[in-house]
Amino acid sequence: MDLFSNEVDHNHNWLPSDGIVNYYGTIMDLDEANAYYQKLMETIAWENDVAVIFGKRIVTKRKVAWYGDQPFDYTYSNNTKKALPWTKELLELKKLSEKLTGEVFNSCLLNLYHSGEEGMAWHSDAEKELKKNGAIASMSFGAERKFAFKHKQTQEKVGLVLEHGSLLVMKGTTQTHWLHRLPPTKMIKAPRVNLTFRAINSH
Ligand SMILES: O=C(O)CCC(=O)C(=O)O
Ligand SMILES: [Mn+2]
Repeated sequence: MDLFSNEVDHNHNWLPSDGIVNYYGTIMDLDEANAYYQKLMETIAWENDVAVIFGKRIVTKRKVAWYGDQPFDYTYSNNTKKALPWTKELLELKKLSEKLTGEVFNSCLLNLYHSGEEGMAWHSDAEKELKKNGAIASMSFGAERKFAFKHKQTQEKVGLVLEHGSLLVMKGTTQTHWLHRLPPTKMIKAPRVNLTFRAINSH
């Protein structure tokens, strides 16, 4: 028997073509997931995200944080952040994601959604700082939320639910051919924390 017997086949590719998305289901027991959720809420340097869209400065309700091996600069939506040094829990989770996926990560973007009313619009993670076709490992804690992919050419959609204490991996050409989003919903009142471990090019 599998330790957590969550009956998820992590080798299954959720995308029909042009990329690879593997979902590992829950990768820790409930007590451990609860403890990480609490610690991340308390110890991460959460800040409101500032984006410049069509020349307008927009402050999002969602909070973000950026951590890494080195003080990497990361620019997205015309906003640059400098990576903070790993916390104990982030380093543990980075190592766990590397062990399970066989990939290597050097940074992590964190998002805190206070309720279902906060989400993230369609985008792909293909910023110039990111390793081309590098894997991205996404860990979720707190409220269960839907996550969706949309093919850039065919508009084909794929959806799945990201559980508390779960791991999802996007790799291969996923970011080139697919957008993803976290749809907002009025049905969910509880917060959710998401960690995306990434590989930034270090020069
Ligand atoms: O919250 C999520 O599950 C996804 C976050 C995301 O797509 C990102 O940080 O680029
Ligand atoms: Mn993303």
